[in-house]
Amino acid sequence: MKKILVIQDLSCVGKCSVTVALPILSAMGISCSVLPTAVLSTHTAFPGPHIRPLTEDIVPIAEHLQQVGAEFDAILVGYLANPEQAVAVLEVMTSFDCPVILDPAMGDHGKLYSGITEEQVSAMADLASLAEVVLPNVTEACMLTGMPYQAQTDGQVLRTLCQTLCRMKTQTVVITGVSPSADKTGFAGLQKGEGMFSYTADRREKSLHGTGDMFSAVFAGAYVLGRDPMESAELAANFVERVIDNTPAATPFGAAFETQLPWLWRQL
Ligand code: PXL
Repeated sequence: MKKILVIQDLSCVGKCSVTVALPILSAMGISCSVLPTAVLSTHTAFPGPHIRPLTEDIVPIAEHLQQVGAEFDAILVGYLANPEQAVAVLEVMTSFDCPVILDPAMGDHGKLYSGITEEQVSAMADLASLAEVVLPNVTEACMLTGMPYQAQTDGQVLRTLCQTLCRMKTQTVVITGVSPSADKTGFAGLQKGEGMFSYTADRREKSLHGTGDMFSAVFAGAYVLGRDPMESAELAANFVERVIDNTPAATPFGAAFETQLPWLWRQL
């Protein structure tokens, strides 16, 4: 059985990060261990969440996991509560000998999430250059590279974003939420030595919270099971489309991803 360590927050209500990665990876037949970066009453799209960052606990937890002989086929890194956590996660990444898949969860629709600072953007950029795979949305890709945000991106802009992010250890970049035109959405990626790949589908009206985390969990699962980046991203995109189509309304309480887990299992 493949094993993934997920390093993300635990938001009690709101369906994102660990609370979607755990069920998704379990449904894919992958053992999912978690290293929570923070505990929040809700994600930060709700007003005034209670937040307990676990910054000082990240390295000691990882050290103990190593002492007991825990090993992983990949580490999936997502939302971090502050820039210091990026330094701690860097230490964890280098102490485990496995590929890192980074979803630099920091913002969307051209804006940073509440509580995320510019300092964190540069700390995430350091992490990104050491990850094997980086999965930003368009907003995050622009922030990590210092390019101006554009809601609609053409092929040349996407190529430049991917090439700029494909540096040091990074082998693959997949940019999500890419809109070539107002009625289409999808992803564009670059695999070092293989060139660009892309996918588009009809844009859905609803914009649901947590779908980026669902994308990164499905991608990570498919990737450790041996699918190539394009296949992994396409499965993740198809899962998210089904989740959106099967969620009656967009609320901060999150998307009805649970109903699509049997479909996901059948694809493997
Ligand atoms: O879905 C990204 C995410 C993850 N975790 C927390 C968040 C967000 C986005 O707002 O607030 C705590």
